[in-house]
Amino acid sequence: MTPTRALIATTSLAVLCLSSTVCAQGQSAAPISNGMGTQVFFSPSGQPFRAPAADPYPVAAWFAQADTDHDGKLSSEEFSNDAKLFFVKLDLNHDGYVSSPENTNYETRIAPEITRIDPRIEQPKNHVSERDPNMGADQDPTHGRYQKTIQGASQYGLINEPQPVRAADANFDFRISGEEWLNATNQRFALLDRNGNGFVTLDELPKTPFQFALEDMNAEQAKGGKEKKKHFGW
Ligand SMILES: [Ca+2]
Ligand SMILES: [Ca+2]
Ligand SMILES: [Ca+2]
Repeated sequence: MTPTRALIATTSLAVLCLSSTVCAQGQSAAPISNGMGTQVFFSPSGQPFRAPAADPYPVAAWFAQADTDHDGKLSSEEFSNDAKLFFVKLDLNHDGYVSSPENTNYETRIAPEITRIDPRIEQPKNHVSERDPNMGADQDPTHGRYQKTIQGASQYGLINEPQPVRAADANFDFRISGEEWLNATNQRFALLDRNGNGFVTLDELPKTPFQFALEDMNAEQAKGGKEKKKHFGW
């Protein structure tokens, strides 16, 4: 284990055990098979998809789920319908809001990977989250919401958004309304529809940091662990 990896592994434990609830539920109530080889993907809404190493990377499983008319393209309607279905899963008491306890349920039971730093993913050398100096404050369409450190859902996602559920809480009242969810969903669609034609296709999607890590691991194995190149989707 390299010093960097050891450090990340230690950090991972620290993050995991920040709260005893997370520790208890992460290890007993919600065991996940996130060992070497299990592939993880988080949809833009934060829904996790997991697959064995031999299967296709599960971005394809999410895409197939959302592409309800099976034409190989996600329309903004299909994209937002998929996000709405996930909102219904998050809203356990069906009151139209994702509350703090429901968000905790998301972090501990639905997507426990979100509280961990995956040691398989190499972090960028510059951990500091800072605004692009070439971009004016009013030009950043994300208003600083997307950080450059790869953590939480960003490790497995198409957008650098570490906690996609909490990030949708635009008015910071600790609950996410349907309207806030729809607004966040529309912003996510706009980010992913890079050619602006109103559809998102599978080949238009960026690779996730986890996908790059898998490729690096495979290349390393092929080369006998020689040199490694890093690339990130943002
Ligand atoms: Ca479609
Ligand atoms: Ca609720
Ligand atoms: Ca809110």
